[in-house]
Amino acid sequence: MEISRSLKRIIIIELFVPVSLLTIGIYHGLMQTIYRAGMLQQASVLKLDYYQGLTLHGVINAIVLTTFFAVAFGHATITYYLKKEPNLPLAKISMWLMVTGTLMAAWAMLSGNASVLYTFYPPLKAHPLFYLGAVLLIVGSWLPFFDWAHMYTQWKKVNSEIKTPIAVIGTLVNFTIWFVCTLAVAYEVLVLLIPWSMGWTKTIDVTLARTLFWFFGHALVYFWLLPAYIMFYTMLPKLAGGKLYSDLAGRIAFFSFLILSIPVGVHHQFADPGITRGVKMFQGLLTFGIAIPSFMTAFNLAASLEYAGKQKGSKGLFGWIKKLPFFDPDKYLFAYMICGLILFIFGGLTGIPNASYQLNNVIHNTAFLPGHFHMTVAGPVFLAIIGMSTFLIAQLKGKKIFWPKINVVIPYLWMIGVLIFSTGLMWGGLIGEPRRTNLGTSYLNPSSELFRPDWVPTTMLALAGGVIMFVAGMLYFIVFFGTLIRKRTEDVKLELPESETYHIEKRIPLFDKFKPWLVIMAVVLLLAYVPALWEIYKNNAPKAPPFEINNPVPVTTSVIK
Ligand code: HAS
Repeated sequence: MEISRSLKRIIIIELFVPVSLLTIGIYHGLMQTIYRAGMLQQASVLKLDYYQGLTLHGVINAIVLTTFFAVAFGHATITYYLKKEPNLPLAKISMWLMVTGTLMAAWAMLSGNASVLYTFYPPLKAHPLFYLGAVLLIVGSWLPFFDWAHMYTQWKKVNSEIKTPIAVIGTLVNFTIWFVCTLAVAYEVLVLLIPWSMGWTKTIDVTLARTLFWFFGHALVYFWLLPAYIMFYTMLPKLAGGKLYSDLAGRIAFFSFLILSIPVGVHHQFADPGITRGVKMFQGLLTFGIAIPSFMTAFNLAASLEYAGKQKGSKGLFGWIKKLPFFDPDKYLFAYMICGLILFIFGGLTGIPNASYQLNNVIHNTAFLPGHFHMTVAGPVFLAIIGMSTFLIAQLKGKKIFWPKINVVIPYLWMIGVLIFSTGLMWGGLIGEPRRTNLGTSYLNPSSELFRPDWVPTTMLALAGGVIMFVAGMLYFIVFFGTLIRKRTEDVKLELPESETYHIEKRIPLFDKFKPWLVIMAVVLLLAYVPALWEIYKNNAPKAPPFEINNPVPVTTSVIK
């Protein structure tokens, strides 16, 4: 379909800005592996400190890139499936709020005034502009959601008997989760962090702030994941040459995410005092529940791929795998998605032991955790984002892909890098290697009395994986920017690959409307979080003054920068 110049420009800017910043994010990813392997035994490089780099890496890759992409991709899917463009002035305001917020936070991080990591846990204190930047980014991302929800209700009025396209359900589910979970972090930032960072309040309630953060923080990971799931359900079967096995199971999966994505945040706080076993057990059980829609997705997609292979005449139990278009440069999105899915088998499975209250004690705050989450967020999420960003840029600018044969190899290179990198981290984590630590200045420095020779092979493995990921990342930049700046040769358009469904399933109204699911979502949220917040209020610990990351002595308000 054709789209207006304004919408085209908005989507392109929303892809260009985060991908440009990603160059800084990926550089700091490589630096992490170098510091941690003990190849550098110092606290900073090029005047950027270890924790400053880790903050830039986490914030750019996990917050900025994912939020901008979710909005850009949301504009594309809603426009394509509802055959109507969003409100353009609102979309522009949203884009400028997000860009301004990102620049404010980037200044705070680059100037060394916000080395608080992407979780910005107090008592670590950042400059107020870092927090304000985060608020603008979030508010900017809310605006299109309100508009899309309005467009959907208008569309439904005239199409009440037609099934809502699954991409529209997925986008609205995702942004509903996002809107609800960001309310908690907005409270944390506006009521607790900014007044404290400005010096208006002297101390802060750390447990309350962490709980509000994780109310947001775990839902955040599904906000990252669901755009990839939309691609898997609506595009992957088509790209493979088949059909989606069950559309209904896909809808059930999306609505299950709506109910269960938020009320599981306490599984990040199993080690926190102030919250008792009962609440931790309940949210731990709900965490096992949130794995179910992903298990359903695994079977649904595998069946869809098997059908695709069989259509091409495969033989035997697993012969269909050989028939899939793994290295077809014209279907490069398939390669990005299948590599993401292969990584997610391991990323998902390593999430399950994390969710167990007992096993969590073994891996909490160890390198096992970044091992787990690089196979999720740097797996299906990142690969779907970079594959789709190249795809949208090529279509919206009317360009051919630059280096198509390299483009189709990038996801495999990245996947191999992540598998090696995460193996090193998880192995290290299981023998006690801590996360978020500059090991080069201590445990991986042979002249230190803390030296741990048993962590040499694990950190070297992570370094080897990190280098491969870095090379894949550089090739992606060449393909993305090469495509962007080359001469226009094609028509400008927006055409998303659209899968048919294998079964002709009747429309079941329950799985085609939001109200009942929103009610269940609210009930489960109250059951999970009222007791947690009550306990924090009841078991209140002394509040904390502000700290900076490299100093165990609190910052007094008189010297806050
Ligand atoms: Fe997690 C910590 C539990 C999923 C990200 N997680 C994190 C952190 C991040 C993160 C960033 O319970 C660290 C936060 C921090 O900084 O402290 N996680 C889970 C569970 C799941 C899970 C149970 N996580 C994710 C996803 C993420 C993500 C998705 C990002 C996108 N996670 C935890 C827990 C912690 C945690 C604890 C806290 C630990 C602590 O102590 O701090 C589940 O949702 C996973 C379910 C997934 C599956 C996999 C399904 C497989 C599929 C692939 C099929 C493949 C096919 C291909 C079809 C069951 C869908 C076939 C191939 C052919 C070739 C044909």
